[in-house]
Amino acid sequence: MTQSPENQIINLRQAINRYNTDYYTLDDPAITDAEYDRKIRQLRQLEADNPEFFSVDSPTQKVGGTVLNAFTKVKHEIPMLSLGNVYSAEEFDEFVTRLKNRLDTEDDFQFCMEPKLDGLAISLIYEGGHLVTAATRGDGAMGEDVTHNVKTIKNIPLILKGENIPEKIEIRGEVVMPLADFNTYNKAAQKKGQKVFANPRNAAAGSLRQLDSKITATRPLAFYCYGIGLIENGKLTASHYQRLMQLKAWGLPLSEEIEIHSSAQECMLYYQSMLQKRDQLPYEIDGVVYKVDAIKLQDALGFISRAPRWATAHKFPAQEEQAQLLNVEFQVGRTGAITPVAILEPVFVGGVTVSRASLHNKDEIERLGLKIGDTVVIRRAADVIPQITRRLAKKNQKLIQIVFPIRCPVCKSELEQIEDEATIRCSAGLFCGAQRKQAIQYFSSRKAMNIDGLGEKIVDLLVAEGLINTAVDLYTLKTEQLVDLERMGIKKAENLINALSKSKQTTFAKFLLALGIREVGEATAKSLTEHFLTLGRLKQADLESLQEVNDVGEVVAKHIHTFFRKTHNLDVINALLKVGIQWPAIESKQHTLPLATKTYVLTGSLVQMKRNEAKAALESLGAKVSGSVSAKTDCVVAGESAGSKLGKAEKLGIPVINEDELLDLLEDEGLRVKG
Ligand code: 5U1
Repeated sequence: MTQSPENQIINLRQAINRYNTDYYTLDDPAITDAEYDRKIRQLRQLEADNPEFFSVDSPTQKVGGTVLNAFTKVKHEIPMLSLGNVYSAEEFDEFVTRLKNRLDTEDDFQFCMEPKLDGLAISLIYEGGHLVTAATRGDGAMGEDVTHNVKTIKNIPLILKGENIPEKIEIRGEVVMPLADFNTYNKAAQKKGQKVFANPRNAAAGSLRQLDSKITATRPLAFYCYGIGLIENGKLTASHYQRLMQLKAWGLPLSEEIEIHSSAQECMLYYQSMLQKRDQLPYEIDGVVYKVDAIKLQDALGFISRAPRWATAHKFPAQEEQAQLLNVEFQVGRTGAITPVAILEPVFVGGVTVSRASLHNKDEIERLGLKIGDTVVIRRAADVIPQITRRLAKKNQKLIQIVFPIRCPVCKSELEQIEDEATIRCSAGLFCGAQRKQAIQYFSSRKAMNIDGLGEKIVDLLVAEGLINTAVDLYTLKTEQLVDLERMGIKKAENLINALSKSKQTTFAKFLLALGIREVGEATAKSLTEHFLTLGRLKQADLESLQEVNDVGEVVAKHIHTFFRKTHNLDVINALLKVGIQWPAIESKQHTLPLATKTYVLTGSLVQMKRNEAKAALESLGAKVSGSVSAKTDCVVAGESAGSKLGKAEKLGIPVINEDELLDLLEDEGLRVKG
C-alpha cells in the first residue's frame, strides 16, 4: 500500500534527521552520500508538491549538523550556508536561466570554478592578522569552537603575512584528510587493530572534533579556503576570484584547480576536466562549484533559505553506492588462493553495474564484520575494481554468518594457510581442476606464450573433454581432435594448431612467465632472464644469487627456488622443451653466455633432435654455428654417417662430440633433455 504524501514526508524527515545525526554528530554515516542525496531530493519534491505540509523544522530547511555539547558554541555572525546542487547539464542551464531572469539580463557573466572538496567546512577568524577562533559549521548558525585543534593543522597560518589585511576577517573553507595520508592512516590503524575511518571526510571530521588536540596534531589534516565571511575595517576587490588570490597572497592555502572563465559554456568543460582529474587530485572531491564572480552580482542575487542563489555545486556521479550482500562464493585462483567473492544486489556505481566484488581473504570479511544480508558500501573509483569498503549498521535484519570452507570448493582437497599470510590455499596444486585450468590459461595468455585463439572457454572445454591436463598436452593436440568441439570447426581448429606451432618460438622471459611461478610477473621474469641468461643457470641458482636480481626479495626468491626443486615442475619444463619450445639467446651485457666466442659445426644426421633445433639451442648459449670446419672451429658435433667435415676436424685436432654428448651439454645448460 502506498503511503499518503503526509506520511511519506513525516517518515522521510525522521529518517533524514537520524542520518544527519549519524553523519554530522557521530561521524559514522548510516547510508552512502548518494542514497542521502536521493532521499533529500525526494523529500524536497514531496514538499514542493504538497506545500501545506511545509515545516521550518524539515531537514530540507537546515544546513546540516548539530552542535556537540562537548565543545564551546560559537555563533556565526554571518550564517554558514550550504550549496544548491545540479546533477546534469540541463539542470545547470536552468540554474543559469534563473540567474539571468533574476538579474534581468541576457549577458554572459564570469564564473569562478572550484573543486568541491569532500571534507568538513570551517570558519577561521583572524584579528589583526592573528588566528583567534576556528569553528565548525555546525547547524550553520552555531558551530563548535575547535580553535585548539585547528591550530595543529600544518598548512593553516597562525599569522597572515602581507599588506592590507583587514582588522577582522573570516575565512571559510574545508578541512580534509588528503587521500594518500588517509590510506596510510587507515592501514596503520588496521594493523594496530584500531578503528578505521569510512572515508577521508569522516577521518577529517573525526580528527578535528577531538577533545584532546594532541590527538588532532597526530592526524594528517589539511585546509583549503574557498571564501570569505565577515570583514571589518578592510577593503577587498570586487571579484570573488581575485579575493581568493588575495587570500593566497596572505598565506592561506588554496586549491590549485580554481579557475575563472567568462561564460557559462566553460562550466561544462571545467566539470569534464575535473571529472577526469578526480582520481589524480591529492584530496577527494565530490563535484565542482560554480560561483558568479562579481560580488556586486552576488549581492544582487542574494540567498534563498539555506543557500546562495549565485552559486551551485555540480555533483559528480557517485563512486559509492549501497547494496545488499546476497551471498558469498569462494573462488580458487591459479595459485590455489581461495578468494571469497561477494554476490551483490546489482548496483550502478562509478559508471558500471556491479554485482560481484572480491572480498580478498578471510581477514577482510572479519575486518568488515560482514554477514550475508548486510547492506554494504561498494566503491568504484575510476577504472579500479569495485571494493566493499564497509558495512552499514542496519537493525532488524536476518543475517547469516559467512562460513569459510574447510576443503577446496573445486577438488575437495585440504586447505592450508601459511603462518603470517592472510591467504588460504588449496593444497592440491595442479591436481586441482581449477588451478590446472587457470595455469593453462595463464600459460597461453598474450603476455606469456601468446597462443592466439586459445581463450578461457576453449581451455575449459579441452580440460573438460580430457584432451589436455597440462600445458604440454596443448602441443600434442591434432586438428581432428579439435574440429568437433563446440563452436570450433575446421578453420578455427587449423588456426589454433598453427598458433600453437608459432608459439614455440618465444623469448626466455615469456617462457619463464608462462610457467606461472608465484609472484613472478612480467618485470621479474625479464630481470631474472637478463641476470641468469640461461634456464640452466636459473634452475641451479641458490636463494642468495636469486636475491641479487632486481625486485627479487626473500619471498620471491623462495618461490622461484622451491619451484625449480619440484620434480613435477622440472618434468613439465623438460617436456615443453622437448616439443620444441625455444628462444633466441639473450644478449649479455657482460658476454657471460656459456658458449660465447665458441664456433660449432654440425655434421652428419642427428636422430634425437632436428638440426635447426640443435643450431638454435647452441646459438641461444652464445655459440656461432658455422657450415664449414676450419682452424677457427672450436667443436664439431658429429651425427650418424658424418663424412668429410668429421675427417677434417680430426686432421686439424678439433674436439668432436656425438649427439648424446651434445644433449648432455644442452641439458647442463637447461635447454634440452634426452629421451
Ligand atoms: N569550493 C567550494 N566549496 N564550497 C562549499 N566553495 C564553496 N562554497 C560554499 C560551500 C558550502 O558555500 C558558499 C558558496 C556559501
